[in-house]
Amino acid sequence: MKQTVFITGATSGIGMATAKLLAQHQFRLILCGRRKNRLERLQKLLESVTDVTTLQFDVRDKSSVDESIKSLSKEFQQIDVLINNAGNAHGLDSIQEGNTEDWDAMMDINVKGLLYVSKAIIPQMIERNSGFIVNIGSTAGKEVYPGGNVYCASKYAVNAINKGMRIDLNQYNIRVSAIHPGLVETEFSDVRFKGDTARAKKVYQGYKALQAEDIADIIQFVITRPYHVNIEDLVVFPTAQATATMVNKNNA
Ligand code: NDP
Ligand code: 8X3
Repeated sequence: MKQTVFITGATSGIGMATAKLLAQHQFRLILCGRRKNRLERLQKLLESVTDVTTLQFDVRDKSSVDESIKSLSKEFQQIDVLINNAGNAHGLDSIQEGNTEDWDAMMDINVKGLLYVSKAIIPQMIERNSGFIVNIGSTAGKEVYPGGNVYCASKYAVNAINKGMRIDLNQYNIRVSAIHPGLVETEFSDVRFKGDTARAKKVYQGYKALQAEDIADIIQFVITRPYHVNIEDLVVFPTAQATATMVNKNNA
């Protein structure tokens, strides 16, 4: 039987590339995000290849998360794989100059949103004694960099939640795994720099950054291992990157 995968943040970047790749591999898809037009476009593109449904909600809104998941039609109710991908950085300010709205957004989306979605889906996995949760963390959850402060804190939290989930869900035979990418060329920096596209572009100039498809490929590999195999923590940099702040731009 085809497995059903629930992807948050499917309207862009890593989530969208993952949806496209998993469709080719015959997974059934539940695609989530706030931008309805993008969800509709993606559904239209993929529904000739596999079964697709969409849910439009903001991960920060607990009741909307719950109601959306409850509203799934019968054929999409069993969720075999949850990919907690929705998230972003907001700003790159020093702690002393940080904007509290940015801090709220990062903690509410990257941490609390991930928890709300997981809480709504974990009970059915426990009931079936089976399931897979893939949390998209970041190398920012492994190493703090200048101006990264609260974004890094949110991804350190994802790292801790990932470990906590694995411990608590171990007795229920549920796989829990985290993938931590370094620099990936998506809409991430457009969001971080609030539409300053020139500044966003610069982040990925002078070297070959990871592409969303590279992470999709890894996600597909991770979720297609035999059930007794759990890749629990995977860190991936572009070759040009050695640390959060060391990127070789002399080889391009
Ligand atoms: P994008 O900005 O391209 O995609 C972010 C996705 O998250 C969008 O689909 C967006 O959808 C969704 N999202 C954001 N806020 C919310 C919200 N409040 N409610 C629901 N969905 C939301 O970035 P990436 O693809 O790069 O990011 C995906 C994940 O990967 C994030 O968790 C990010 O932290 C992580 N990551 C990214 C790296 C990078 O360098 N790009 C590196 C390491 C990790 P919509 O706006 O439609 O709601
Ligand atoms: C995104 C990677 O280095 O911009 O999580 O924080 S970084």
